[in-house]
Amino acid sequence: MNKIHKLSKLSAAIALTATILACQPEQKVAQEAEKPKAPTAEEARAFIAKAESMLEQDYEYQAKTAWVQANFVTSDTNELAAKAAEEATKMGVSLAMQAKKFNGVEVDYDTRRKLEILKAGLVLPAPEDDKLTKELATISSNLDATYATGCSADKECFNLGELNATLGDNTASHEEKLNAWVNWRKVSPQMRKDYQRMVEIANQGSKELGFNDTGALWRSKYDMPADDFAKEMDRVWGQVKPLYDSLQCHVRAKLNEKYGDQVVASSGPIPAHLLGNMWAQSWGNVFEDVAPKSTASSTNIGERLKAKDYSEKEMVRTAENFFTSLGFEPLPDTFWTRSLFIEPRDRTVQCHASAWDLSLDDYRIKMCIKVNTEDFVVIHHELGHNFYQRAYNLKQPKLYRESANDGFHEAIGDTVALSINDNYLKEIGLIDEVSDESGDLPYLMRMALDKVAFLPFGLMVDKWRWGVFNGEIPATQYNKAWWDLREKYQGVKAPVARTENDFDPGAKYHVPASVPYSRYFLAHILQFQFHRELCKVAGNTGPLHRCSIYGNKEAGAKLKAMLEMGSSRPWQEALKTMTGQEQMDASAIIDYFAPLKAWLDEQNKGRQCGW
Ligand code: X8Z
Ligand code: ZN
Repeated sequence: MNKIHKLSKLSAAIALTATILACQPEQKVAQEAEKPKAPTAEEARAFIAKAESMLEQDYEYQAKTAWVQANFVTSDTNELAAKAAEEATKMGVSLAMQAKKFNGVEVDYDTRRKLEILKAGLVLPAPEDDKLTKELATISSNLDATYATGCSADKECFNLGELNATLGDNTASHEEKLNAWVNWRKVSPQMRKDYQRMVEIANQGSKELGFNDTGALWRSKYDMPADDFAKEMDRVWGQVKPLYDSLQCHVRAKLNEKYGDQVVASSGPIPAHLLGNMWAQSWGNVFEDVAPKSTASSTNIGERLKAKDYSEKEMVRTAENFFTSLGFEPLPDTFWTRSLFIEPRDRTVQCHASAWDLSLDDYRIKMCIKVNTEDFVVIHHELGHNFYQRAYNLKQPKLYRESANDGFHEAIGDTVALSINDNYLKEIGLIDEVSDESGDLPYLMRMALDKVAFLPFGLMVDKWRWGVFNGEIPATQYNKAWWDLREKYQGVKAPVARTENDFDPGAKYHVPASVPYSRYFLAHILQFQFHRELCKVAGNTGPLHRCSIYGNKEAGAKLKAMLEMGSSRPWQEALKTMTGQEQMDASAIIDYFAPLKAWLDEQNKGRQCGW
């Protein structure tokens, strides 16, 4: 249900609920749908039509309230956003309950699909109880604001961008990094009680809708039984784990060389503050420490952007230009006048990057852009959301204005960004020479530090939340369970002792914001499948990492056809339209990194891998 992408918690509520409480006609729907006697297929169709029109009407109000809150985080906007979210949740729950009444009624394909979408549309459903709905909305809004504001309970405030920059600076000492790492985790302990309460209320709401718990609700959105989805994630993880293990082993050895045994042991998990990122989720910033020594150096895009004096806005223009080169229409003028590209100095904004769809042809991003490689890629990621939104908005009815599954939404911009290699950079004049084959390994290493390093993180965040929601992880073990999963999947450990007075999951945006995270794991697999296919369409015959689809209209048309489907068909079908395959398939990412894997295994000879 994401209209406002990244906002998913709200967006789901918004997309579903958009109007209901704000106007009278919706009550009519309720009455119609609540007819006591066996409902008919015709009533189901009428209910869907009415629901779609109501959702459409209220959407803009919900979206704009959320936009204002994210762009001006104050107690006032927070209160207003909570109120709007409360209304949205009420409407979403009401629609889901009404949809449930048509269980077992034989209806046409679209009506059935839309009923199912309505039933599972919310991310955090409240019970049908006004007080609890309000409490849930208030908690959610406060958790969001606490993260955005970045202040501890005793009012010590931090700038996440600056702290993260210290972690990414490979000239900073490990003590400085540790300090930045610990400081950011002073913000989240105050979230713990609220988080626990939020879980209780959302679980009660999920049960009323017929799900065992909120995690089961989240897993139910993938056109397959919820349990099968969890197994599917594990299956794919099994495919890529050997690649990850090789990377972890090599990076650990290199960090051990740099910092010494006292700081990074040559066995066991890696301390989480030394991987170049606040959450050790992508490791691109340790490239210089771990890169293959090669005669050719690989392009540092951030440095090239700085050398060419790119502004933040020009970075966005460049990304837009990639999409238009594929045949997409340029973004509307309002995108340029209403988006936020630069962190304001005089107010608090939610800096976590996001892409928004506010009303007809009003698309925006909100991002505190820095002129560096990472943000150049993130801009493509965000525009991928916007172009997806526009593609399905123009073709699909309200309830299908979503991606095939949420992993697809996260994968589109990243797919395009996989074409950002020397061939492309030369074409747009950012570099003068394409490096020869000796530049391949360093390039693949850069990519692996982002894409492969991310995989176990993308998997464990929701393993933690699923456990929290189903009670396997009690509140007394929130933090321990988090670090157990970090260690098990990532081979990463906390650099200093942690206790249950900490709440380290809350230091990651998507946890207080309740944005499901499995989507990013899916996206990191799917984007390589998409890239492989689009490169084939573009006539590429060389290695996948040298392929750029820039300017290729055939590839663009193939991509667009899938985006236009929205969520009208099961994701497996959308995937088939695009790639000919119905299953997620890690062979694309494995093939892509095959030369690097061979090199890593060579390096790792004689090292004891694993942790
Ligand atoms: O949250 C995001 C995007 C917005 S949907 C910037 N990402 C995840 C993260 O930052 O943790 C993109 C990759 C993973
Ligand atoms: Zn995204």
